Amino acid sequence: MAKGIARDMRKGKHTSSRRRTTLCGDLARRGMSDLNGVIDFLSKRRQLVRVKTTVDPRYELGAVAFKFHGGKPVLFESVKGSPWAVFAGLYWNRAVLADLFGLPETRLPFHFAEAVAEWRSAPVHPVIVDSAPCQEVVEKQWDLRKLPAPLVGTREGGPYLTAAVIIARDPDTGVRNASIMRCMITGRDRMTCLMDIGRHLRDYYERAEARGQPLEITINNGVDPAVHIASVVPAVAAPIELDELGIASHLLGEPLALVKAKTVAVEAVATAQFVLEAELLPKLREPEGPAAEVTGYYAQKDNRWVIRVKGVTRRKNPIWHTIIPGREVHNAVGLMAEASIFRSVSSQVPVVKDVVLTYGGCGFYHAVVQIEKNIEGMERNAILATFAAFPSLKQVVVVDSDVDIRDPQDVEWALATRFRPDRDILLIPHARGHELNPVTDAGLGCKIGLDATAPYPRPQQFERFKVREVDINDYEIEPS
Ligand SMILES: Cc1cc2nc3c(=O)[nH]c(=O)nc-3n(C[C@H](O)[C@H](O)[C@H](O)COP(=O)(O)O)c2cc1C
Ligand SMILES: [Mn+2]
Repeated sequence: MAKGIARDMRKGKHTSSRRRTTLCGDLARRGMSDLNGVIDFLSKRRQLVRVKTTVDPRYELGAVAFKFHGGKPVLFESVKGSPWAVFAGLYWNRAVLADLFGLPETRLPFHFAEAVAEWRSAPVHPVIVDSAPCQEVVEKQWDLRKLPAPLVGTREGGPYLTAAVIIARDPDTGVRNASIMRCMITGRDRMTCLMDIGRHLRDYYERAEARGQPLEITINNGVDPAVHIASVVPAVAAPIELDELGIASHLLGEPLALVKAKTVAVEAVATAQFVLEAELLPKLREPEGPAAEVTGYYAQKDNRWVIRVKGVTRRKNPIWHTIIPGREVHNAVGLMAEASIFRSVSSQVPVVKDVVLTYGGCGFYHAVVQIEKNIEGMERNAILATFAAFPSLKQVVVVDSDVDIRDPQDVEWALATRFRPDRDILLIPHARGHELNPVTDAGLGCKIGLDATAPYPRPQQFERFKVREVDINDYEIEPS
């Protein structure tokens, strides 16, 4: 773990009068309880690209967005066929995201983990408000095909909602669930979507379907980062019996506001830009895909779940939010997983200092683990513990504490100078990985651990040269 983490722990800042509850986040106080606040913040910090030229949401918007991939978020102010702006790239740069949360970058995963931990011990539940910005306009006539949802990949099957948070209620217990599922617009009031095995939403749906009933949902587009993060917390951290929307309260620093939908018995996010009130239809599957996936490939077209939209509400001047497949999704997955992997691995292998999931590994296939070696063999234990903590992983590289695990070239240096292929490879054949990875047989594949640590005790030839610490501000330097 980075040195600053323990020091940065900011606990107990907010207390309620009735009961002591801690809320580690302060997004609301800093004006970011909705997307407008986020965009204003980015603009003030000069962290926003504004595209003024009119772009076509069909293939052009995504192509232009990719020119800024990994950099500043982009606001498309003029979108063909739409009176509304489109916002993309909020999650593709960790430094920007860290600034949003007012934290150092290395602290971000731990902040999210802390919010989850607080919520598990003393949850601050959402509150239901009577009127909400997301219902400023109740649309009488609408057509989903007129929304500025972009087509990004040139072979995609239709315009996709990629940033929408789906809220549903457990058909048996009434507990709320929130998750992001890609939805492809297929008609005026119709979409198809993907629900992977193990998703809570799918569990709810299957129980409703078994009774021949639809599952009512709200599809919330244009939400604040607290709601997004709450909705992608993995099921192990946010079990099915708990309302994970409470996690957003802990990141906001105040209870999340929800509002009752007009046509379905489910709540919507009060500050959302758009709410599609809808139901997942039972016993029906229609074509969905191809879709540009997190893996960098197309997800194949297949018959999948069907959504019928019953009503649309929105803000007066809404902004359409979209997540571009790539680093945005890698970060959404990676940031949530890193802290939980770190917690789990470091409890078993205390020499582990830090963990990252790399962009090249799609945010969930490749991990780099840093250890402070104090005995031979711990590096292999670290590899095993890391695989156990996150089953999607295919590759784990272990390095020493003198290697910067966020710099791929430094990791390669460790592989080049400390790793011996005849001795330092650990192969785990026929193990379960991630079914989306096309190189696996439907998720079954081989995992590889690479030990790029120097021997312990460290022989002199493995001592990395150091230079003295200097402060560059002490020097008069003429820019060239
Ligand atoms: C941009 C983005 C798109 C996603 N799309 C899907 C999807 O299409 N299907 C799916 O099953 N999970 C998808 N996920 C992952 C789920 O949202 C995530 O695993 C969530 O925690 C599931 O919640 P649940 O188990 O409470 O339903 C996506 C995540 C992100 C960040
Ligand atoms: Mn859930």
